[in-house]
Amino acid sequence: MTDDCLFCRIVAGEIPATVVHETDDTLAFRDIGPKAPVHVLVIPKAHHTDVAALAAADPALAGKLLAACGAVAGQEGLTGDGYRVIFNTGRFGGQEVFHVHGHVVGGRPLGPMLS
Ligand code: D5M
Repeated sequence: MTDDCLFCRIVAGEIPATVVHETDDTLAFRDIGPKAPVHVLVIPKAHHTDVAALAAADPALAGKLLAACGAVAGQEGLTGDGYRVIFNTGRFGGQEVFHVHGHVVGGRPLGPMLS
């Protein structure tokens, strides 16, 4: 838990979120500003800054995070038509919250990846 981290505070229940999936190690909740019909953020409960830091520090947890992304996609009905999992990393990657999170996005054709 990092006191000044928004997503740690969601894990701690200090900030409300619409939780759609939870395991012992991960939490998934709807993005506050959805960019598609389904837009869920999937995070490890433990604080790691970004996906590279997580993979280096705890590869098993990184695997659990990816499994949770897949579970959310299935639960949200995205596996038939497909979907996207995005880990924005660092400033040029557009990362705004520095607690690693996968964006599970789908429910419509998503178009070109880069913009
Ligand atoms: O994405 C950070 C994402 O976090 C962005 O899509 C908005 C979302 N966000 C910010 N605050 C909240 C709360 N309180 N609930 C749910 N979603 C939130 P990034 O990849 O860092 O740019």
